[in-house]
Amino acid sequence: MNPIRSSELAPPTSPGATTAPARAAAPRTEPAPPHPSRSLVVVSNRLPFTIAQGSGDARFERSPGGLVAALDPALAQRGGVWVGWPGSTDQDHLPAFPDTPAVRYRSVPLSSREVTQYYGVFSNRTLWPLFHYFVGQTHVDPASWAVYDRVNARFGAIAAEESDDDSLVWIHDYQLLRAPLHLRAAAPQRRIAFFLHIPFPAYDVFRVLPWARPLMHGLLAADLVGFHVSDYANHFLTSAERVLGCSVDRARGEVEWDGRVVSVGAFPIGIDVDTIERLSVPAPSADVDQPAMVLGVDRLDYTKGIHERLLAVEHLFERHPEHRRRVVFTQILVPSREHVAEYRALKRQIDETVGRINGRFSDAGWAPIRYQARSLSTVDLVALYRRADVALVTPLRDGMNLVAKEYVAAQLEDDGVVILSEFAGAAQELQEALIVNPLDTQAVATTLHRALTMAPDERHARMAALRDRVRDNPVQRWAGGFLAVAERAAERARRDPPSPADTLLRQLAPWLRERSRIAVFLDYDGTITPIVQRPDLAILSDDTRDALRQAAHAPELDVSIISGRGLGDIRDRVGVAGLTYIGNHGFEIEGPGLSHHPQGLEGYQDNVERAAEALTALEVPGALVERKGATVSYHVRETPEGERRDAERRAGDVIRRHGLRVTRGKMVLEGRPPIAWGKGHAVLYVLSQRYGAEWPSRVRALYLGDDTTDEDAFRSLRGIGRSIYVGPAVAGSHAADFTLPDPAAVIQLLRRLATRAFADLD
Ligand code: GDG
Repeated sequence: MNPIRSSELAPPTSPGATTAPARAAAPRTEPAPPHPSRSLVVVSNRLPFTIAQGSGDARFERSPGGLVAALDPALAQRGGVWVGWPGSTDQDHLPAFPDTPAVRYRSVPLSSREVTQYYGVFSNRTLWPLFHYFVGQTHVDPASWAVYDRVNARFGAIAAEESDDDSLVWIHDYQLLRAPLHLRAAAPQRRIAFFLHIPFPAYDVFRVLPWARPLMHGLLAADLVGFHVSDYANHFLTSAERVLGCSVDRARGEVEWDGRVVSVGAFPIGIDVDTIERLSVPAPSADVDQPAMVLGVDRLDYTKGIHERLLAVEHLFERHPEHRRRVVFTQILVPSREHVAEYRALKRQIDETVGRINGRFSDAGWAPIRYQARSLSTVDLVALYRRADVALVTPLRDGMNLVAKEYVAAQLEDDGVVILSEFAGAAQELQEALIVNPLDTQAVATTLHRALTMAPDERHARMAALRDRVRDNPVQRWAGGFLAVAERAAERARRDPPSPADTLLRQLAPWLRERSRIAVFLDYDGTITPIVQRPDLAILSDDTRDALRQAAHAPELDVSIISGRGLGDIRDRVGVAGLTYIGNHGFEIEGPGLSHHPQGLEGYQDNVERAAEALTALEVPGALVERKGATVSYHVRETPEGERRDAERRAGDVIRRHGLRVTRGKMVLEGRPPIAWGKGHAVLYVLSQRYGAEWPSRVRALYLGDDTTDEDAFRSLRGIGRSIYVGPAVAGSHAADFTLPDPAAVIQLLRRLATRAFADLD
């Protein structure tokens, strides 16, 4: 800590300013870092340096910025690893990383196609615009989503390699929303925290994304999900409730999901106050004849409201000619994402508007707008902060906005005025700034006039209060505070974890209670028995049979077992009376009061038989032909991995050649009669036969399955029933409403349903 002594401070020189004494900064006390022994693994899209191509070999240059300033000491103190992309797709020619004894850097390799799709498209043309409320500018492109998820999986896998269950993994920002889930899948006991640097939008905007559900799955795999301000945290909680149906405790900031408690909170990021104050010590240039300076500093981005800001400046000179020649607006535009078309178009628009306004008002030796499209050294940037009389910070949306805070920190004499957009996260803290709606360019012009003519007393009072706030929350304290809460959240997540079945039951309870009966459809393999090497080894456990008997006797429950196996096989394996059995993917149905075989099946008996013989004749090692009456299955689970693809292709050809339809399950191909009938049809048939066409008003229907063939039923029940995918959340299912991890959780849920455990849940 390096408090500034007043003797080091130069007098203020802003035009018209009365001299306020520079306040010596009181030393700030940092909270003791929690668990300094626990190693830290930071995961971010980019490693904290850029590759500089000088005259000689390439070398790394440290990126400037508050985040690096905060994470470097935390990493150095605890020891750890920073995982990220180094900024080059040429993995073989990277300079040596600037590792130290305590901190290592680990590169995530990306191909140039991946950089384009994951970063250029999905991160910056889908998530970035949508999360900043530019809904119309949001690209929806399934190919880029697939690459985004694949790249996130790579980040997750490398983070898993670099950490252990004693480390804390801190994942950053919108490029990595799926990484927590991939990490959790690889390492279920990891302590994982996530921080989002941009806004989290309102539910109604977030849901626009076709991938809203898998993105929520991604984030909820963390123990702590942090945002800049409470509005974003609340938006996230609402999305957890509305997109996934999670139960949410808003007062505590907790979400139950997948058998874990996820903590959610607001952690407004700060800046590297010490560095800004240190660089602010030199006095700004003291020419009293200089025009007053209004300053804007931004990355070139349509969210930053630069064009609207220029219009506000134009209104100022239009409506207040007295400022002409006396005021200059300086805009620094740091080039950014130049490969994205929207950014190039914005640059053209800004160039034109600056040219037009300067053309309109310039006078001998004076132009109203000075505009530099380049980045500055931090020293030069702070010199500008020192020199500027007004900071004009008017983003249309901004997660936080650090420029506003840096400008405040640089005003060692408590002078200067900040005009700040109400749509920047920073506005929630910097309440003494002049707050504006950046779209109301006339009002921004009026506020600019007010700032330029503000009485010194008001300027000092406002800036002193702002500076106290900014000094109070330096980025190092922010990082320490976040990590401390992350530690507690990871402990919380492990303490009395609710079982996945209980979490799900709580979510379903209000819906279940609205009807007196529940129809439960259970797939067999992988849903009520674990997946095994060969289909004949999938034996039902005594405990599961007992649970099924209990369910069969529960008066409100109506349980069906549904399978791709033949009807006789499935009935023998389960052997519980009073249930409905649906075999051959829905082609055969038998149960109390029900017996159904769809028309036209008999005509295909011969095809199925002959296909089965031809499949056997393929003589693929390890492959197994299962004759199931109306259908035939071809299992390749025991076929050597290298031969599986070829075996599947050949088997598919054989099945098609015999006039049958090919469907795929987990390491199994099915040959079925080409009749439009599947598990989904069978479920709807059972429900409407038993409860009438208006069954949704009489009974609640739940479907649990794990296979691709179950997706058909998930889709059929969408909106009229509820579906549950059984398996690791990372494998996911787009069509199912919920997830349970394994057959044990399914049986637990079944027992809860049989005992009406949902009847009195909140
Ligand atoms: C994201 C969120 C959130 C700018 N020009 C130069 C330069 N900068 C530095 C500033 C400041 C940083 O870049 C910009 O930070 P912002 O907060 O304004 O914006 P984003 O880059 O969009 O950052 C944002 C932030 O993450 C942190 O969570 O606040 O809302 O969008 O530090 O000083 N630095 C140097 N030369 C320049 O020309 N050296």
